Amino acid sequence: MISVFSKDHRLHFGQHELIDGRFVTPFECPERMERIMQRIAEVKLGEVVEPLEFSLDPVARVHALEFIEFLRTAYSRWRQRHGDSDALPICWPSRTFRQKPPAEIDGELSYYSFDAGTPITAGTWRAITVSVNVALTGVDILQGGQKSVFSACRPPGHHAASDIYGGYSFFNNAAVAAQAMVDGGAERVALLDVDYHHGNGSQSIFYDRADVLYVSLHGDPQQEFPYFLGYADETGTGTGEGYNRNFPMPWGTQWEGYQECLDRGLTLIQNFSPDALVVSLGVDTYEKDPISKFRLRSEDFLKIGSKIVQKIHCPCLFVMEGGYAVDEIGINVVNLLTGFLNG
Ligand code: Q9C
Ligand code: ZN
Repeated sequence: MISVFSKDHRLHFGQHELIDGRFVTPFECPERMERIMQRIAEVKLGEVVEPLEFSLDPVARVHALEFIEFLRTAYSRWRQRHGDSDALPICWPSRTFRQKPPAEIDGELSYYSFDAGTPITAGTWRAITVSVNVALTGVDILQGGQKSVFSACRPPGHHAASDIYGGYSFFNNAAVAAQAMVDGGAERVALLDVDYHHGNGSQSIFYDRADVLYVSLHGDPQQEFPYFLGYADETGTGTGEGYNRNFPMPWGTQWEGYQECLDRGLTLIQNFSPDALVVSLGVDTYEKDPISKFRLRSEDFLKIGSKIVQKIHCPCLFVMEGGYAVDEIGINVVNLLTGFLNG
């Protein structure tokens, strides 16, 4: 399997995130990607290629122009006000507030974000544009006839909506890739999200559409981040009704419970008969993940990969999302990809 990777992901490295009442070094750190690429080299998974440079047009198919412009300029505007600390919001337009973008950078961070865990740093803009290029290059390679590609995206993307960032996500790499597939002629694209967290951004981007089916397996929003989306009764709207399917599972879920939902999700995708599949590949479902509460073991990721390939036969783009158990992240990601390759 070809992998797409750029070392420019390192340019995004926050100093702090706010979690559990503490300011800590971000779990979403550059070392995650280094470990994944080390493992890919170790097992000789396949060729590793650099991303191509794309314009922002494919990003603008998914994200609002004012949001793109906000992200492009946010850090320098923050720096003028506060010096070279990470840009982090501290207040949000909750119920009873107006949803009107303020003029100053502090208020704008609040308007466009939904958590205090997603710092914007000096290198964030470069890293997020490269990350989306890594995904788009994967689409390009699939269009060239490959059966599967791994896009080593960092930062991740599935929490980012059209004009909202958060959950370590800025641009929604998987959604931009899925849209590029549609724009490239695919009639139906399925997006399977196996990250531990619900992909609220991906869901909302495609919620009213029947050409992109979103299927997500994740921690129950009654217990787990992002708390306010990801319930089973969110099934799409308008012409998109029936094309969004959520499988929330409780804390402590192990392979036995997980695989039942995976089988049901894959059957839905099979019945949709997609021209292409995008997998939002998070391995934060792992038992030792420091911020998550499922109990999958490393060998279970092999089984996820093989279940996907046994049921779905179209070209498949794997887009990296979460996974924070740094010591095992490479093993777990490559296990999933290997399971797919070996059937
Ligand atoms: N106590 C991804 O995996 N913090 N994002 C949760 C819960 C944010 C995860 C705190 C987790 C974001 C791509
Ligand atoms: Zn996650």
